[in-house]
Amino acid sequence: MPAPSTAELVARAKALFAASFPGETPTIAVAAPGRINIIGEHVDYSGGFVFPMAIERETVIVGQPLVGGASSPVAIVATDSDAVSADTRIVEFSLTGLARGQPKWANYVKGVIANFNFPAGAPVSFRAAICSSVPLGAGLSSSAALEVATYTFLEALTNNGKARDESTFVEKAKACQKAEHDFANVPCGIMDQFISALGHKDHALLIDCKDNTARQIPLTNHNVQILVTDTHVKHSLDGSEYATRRAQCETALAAIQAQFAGVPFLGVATMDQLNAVKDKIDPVVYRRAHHAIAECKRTLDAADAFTANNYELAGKLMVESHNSLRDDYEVSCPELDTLVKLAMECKGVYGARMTGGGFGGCTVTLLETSAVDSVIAHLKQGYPKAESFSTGPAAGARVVSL
Ligand code: GAF
Repeated sequence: MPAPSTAELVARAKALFAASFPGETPTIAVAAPGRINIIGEHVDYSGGFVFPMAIERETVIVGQPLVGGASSPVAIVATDSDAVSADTRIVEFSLTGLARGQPKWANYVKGVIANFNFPAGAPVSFRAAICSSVPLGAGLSSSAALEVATYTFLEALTNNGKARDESTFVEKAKACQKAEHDFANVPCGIMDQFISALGHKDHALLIDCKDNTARQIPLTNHNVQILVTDTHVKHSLDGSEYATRRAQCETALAAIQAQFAGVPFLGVATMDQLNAVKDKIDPVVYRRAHHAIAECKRTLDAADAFTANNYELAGKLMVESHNSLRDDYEVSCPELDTLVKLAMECKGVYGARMTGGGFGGCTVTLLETSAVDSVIAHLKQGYPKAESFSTGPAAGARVVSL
């Protein structure tokens, strides 16, 4: 099924708004995309390099300021998500003293409000309706899309309908990341919020997470595509496993720092430095750090390979990344491994790997456009639950037409 266009999502959100708030009309519409990561996995929280792109699946919010009424400012927010039980699809909450609670989906909205730097005179009460084409729980950052869309909505609400200047994107990504930490209890890095805020159409983004600088890398060769394939599995250990991986990277970094001055992040450490402390750390911690250090180099090499249209090399690096995530970082799962193996059996495929946090979710396959249909069929034959779509690099968060 092709994804709905932004205009179609806005129309759906307007219909939801009209049904939820009879007689009212939205004055603001914003959109923010989900993402895939092409390469550079589990290194953002280690100050490493990541190479994500925004996808043609996004979250739209339409709304209006709410004037008068309650003495303390409030938000009334509606969603039409099937994943939310019908009786919790509209929530009202105070904009002051925000705390995590039920329903869970509203925590992403609350978390962003709590971390939004309201200009003097604000906060302002509002009504909003949310619709999304980002699959939930598929590792495509539906949560970052909701956070960044919420932030962009608040920008427009408090800035005469306009988003803030793009130069403020790091502040935006950090506020949304903090929302995820504090209100969803996920100790994520900054990649997902960063790309949702700063994605550009036809570009992937090389982000240097040690200082949050980024370079847009054009991906405009229409003979080559990225296919996203959902395993439709999500293993339940991911929350605690994610935090464990972070802690293991910090342990490795501490060992390196004890021996070498001037290594602020694991992502800037060298393999020689890691090998010099190998005897002082647990073998599992060593393997985690080995992945992180090798992955940063692969990511820089892959960004160069894409720039040079060298898809053979880019694909080879993607497969190496997957193998390292499977064997050293241990965040893959049999279903992801199966999809990667099946993809690599096909003619016209350059490379494939898991994308995002792992333990389920999606793979990404770099392939020739002419091979898309046959590869989708092969994946489906070998793994019947597979559901695929191809996507070009999409635009990041923005105010859109109503
Ligand atoms: C999740 C996190 F949210 C990101 O910050 C990143 O660490 C990713 O997993 C793994 O690369 O999407």
